[in-house]
Amino acid sequence: MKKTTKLKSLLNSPQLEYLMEAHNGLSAKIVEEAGFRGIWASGLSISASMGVRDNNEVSWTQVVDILGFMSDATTIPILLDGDTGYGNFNNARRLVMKLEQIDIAGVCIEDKLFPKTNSFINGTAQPLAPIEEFCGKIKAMKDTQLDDDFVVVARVEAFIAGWGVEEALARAEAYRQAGADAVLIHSKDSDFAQIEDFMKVWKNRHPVVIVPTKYYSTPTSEFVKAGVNAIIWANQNLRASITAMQDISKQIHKDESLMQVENSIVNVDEVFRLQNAEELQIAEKKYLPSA
Ligand code: SPV
Ligand code: MG
Repeated sequence: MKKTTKLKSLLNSPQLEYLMEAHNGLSAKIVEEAGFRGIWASGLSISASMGVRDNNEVSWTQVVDILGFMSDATTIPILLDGDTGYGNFNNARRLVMKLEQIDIAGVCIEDKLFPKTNSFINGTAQPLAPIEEFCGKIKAMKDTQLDDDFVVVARVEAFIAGWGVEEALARAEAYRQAGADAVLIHSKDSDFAQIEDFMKVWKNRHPVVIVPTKYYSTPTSEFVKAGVNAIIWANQNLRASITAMQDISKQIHKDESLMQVENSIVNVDEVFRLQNAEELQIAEKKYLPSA
C-alpha cells in the first residue's frame, strides 16, 4: 500500500491511532521499529535538532532534505509539520509538489503567519491567518497534489491564540469545507476541557487530530470517549535524546573515562544494524572485483 493511502486510512480508521515524533532518519527508523504506524515530522524537533529555534530558521528546502532521509529510512507514512506552509498559497502548493516527490504522505499546516512561533511561546500574542486566506491555501494544496490520497491536515490555532470554542469551530468547519482531510485542534492548557467542548459540538463530522503535549496527564481513554481520531506524540524522542545526551556528556566529562558509561549505551553493532551496514557488505561482495 502507498504511504499516502496508509496515512489517509489511519486518519479515517474507526479506532484511535497514533503518530510518533521523529526528526531525522535515525529517529524515524526507531519509531517504525517500535511499532508505530505513522510518523510526525515535528517542526520543533527538527529545528531543535539543528540547534536553531522553531521560527522557520530552518529553510523549507532544508526540511525537505531531512525528510528525504526520514522517508528513505522507513516504510510507514510521514506527516510533515509544515508550519504555515512557508509563505502564502503559492509556497504551500510548491511544498506539496516537493513532498510528493520524496514520498511524504501528508502535510499539516497551521493558521498562523510566516514566520511562525512555537505554540507554547507567547501564545496569546500570536496573530492568526485570516480564515479566507487560509482556506485558499488549503484549496491550492489540494488542487496541486497528484496522488488523490496525499493528506492535508489543517491545524486550528484558535485556542493557542486565546480564542474560544466558537472561533475554533468556525475555523475547523471552514477548513473542512475548503478540502482539508482532517483538522488538528491544538491547545496549551494542562487539561483536555477546551478540546472536549470542541468535540461535543463537532460530533465526528470529520477526522480530528490532537497533540497532548501540555495535557499529558489526561488518560488516553478520555480522548477515545471524546471521539478523537489520532494522537500526535509530538516531541518525546527529541526530549528523551536531550536527557540522554546531557547525562552521558556530563558523565564522560567528569570521569575522563568511558568505564562508567559503556554498559549504559547501545554498542556500535546496534548503530551498524540501524544503518543497515550488512546490506552494503553483501553488495560489496556482489559488485566489487574480488581481490
Ligand atoms: C511540533 O511538534 O513542532 C508542533 C507541535 O507543531 S507543538 O510544538 O506543540 O506546536
Ligand atoms: Mg510545529
